[in-house]
Amino acid sequence: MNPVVALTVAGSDSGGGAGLQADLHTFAAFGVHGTSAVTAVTVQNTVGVTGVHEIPPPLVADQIRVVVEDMRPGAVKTGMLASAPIIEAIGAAFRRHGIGRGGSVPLVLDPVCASMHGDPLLRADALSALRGLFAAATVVTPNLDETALLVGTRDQRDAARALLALGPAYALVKGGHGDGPRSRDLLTDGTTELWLDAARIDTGNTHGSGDTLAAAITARLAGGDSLPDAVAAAKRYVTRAVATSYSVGSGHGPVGHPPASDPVAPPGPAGPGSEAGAAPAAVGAS
Ligand code: PXL
Repeated sequence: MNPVVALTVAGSDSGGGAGLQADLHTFAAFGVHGTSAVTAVTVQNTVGVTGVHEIPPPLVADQIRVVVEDMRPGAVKTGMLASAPIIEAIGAAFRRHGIGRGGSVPLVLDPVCASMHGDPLLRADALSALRGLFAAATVVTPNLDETALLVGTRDQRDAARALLALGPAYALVKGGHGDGPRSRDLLTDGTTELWLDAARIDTGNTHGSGDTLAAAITARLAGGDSLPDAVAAAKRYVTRAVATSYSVGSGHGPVGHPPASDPVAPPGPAGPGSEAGAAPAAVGAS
């Protein structure tokens, strides 16, 4: 069987709640084979981040290269990117391998700037490099703290407009870091607007929720969903992830990763990616 494959380009959270660990849990919950290109290792538990070690940019690019050449991910996600040189190496790798707009592999760009404790996960001088990567994205998925940093506003409509001017196909401006009884996210391509609405769940254990949402979008895109369908499925999933969050350690606990109620179908004769999946066998047999 050739499973659907997704790639996350992200940082490691040693506490296991966020970062590439949350992404891989999410891919698995959707039945998608998860691969990873590590950008940075954080020294982290549920209380906070006490250290960051950045991976050399050529090594980040090489991880992307070997995965893409061998395993054909159906979609790619980025999370913590740490520094401008790492972002530039990733951008070049994406162009080389047809990832993002202009290529054939959709790209979900979660513009991670800080942890929920406010610990920085992106160097201050890397903001403009991060903005420069937006033009490659199928969708960017900032929270309101990130829109304040990236485009100078916490108004969801204004933020979406400013984000789209940077070139992604869609902006998903999350409302989770706002207040009020509902968590409302705005998805727009500049022409149509879709508000995704869920009850705000009263818990401090939301570590990894943003990563989980973006990873769920990536998993569904890898399975062949349209972007709006992928986002709607991901919003349903992250709502269940927050509802099944739990306490571990003395700080903020992680969201749960229950099996997805709408997992990605593996490519069969008529399934998504079946042609790509069949190609290596056909080559080997001839
Ligand atoms: O949730 C954003 C995030 C992404 N990546 C890493 C993180 C965090 C939050 O703490 O640690 C590695």
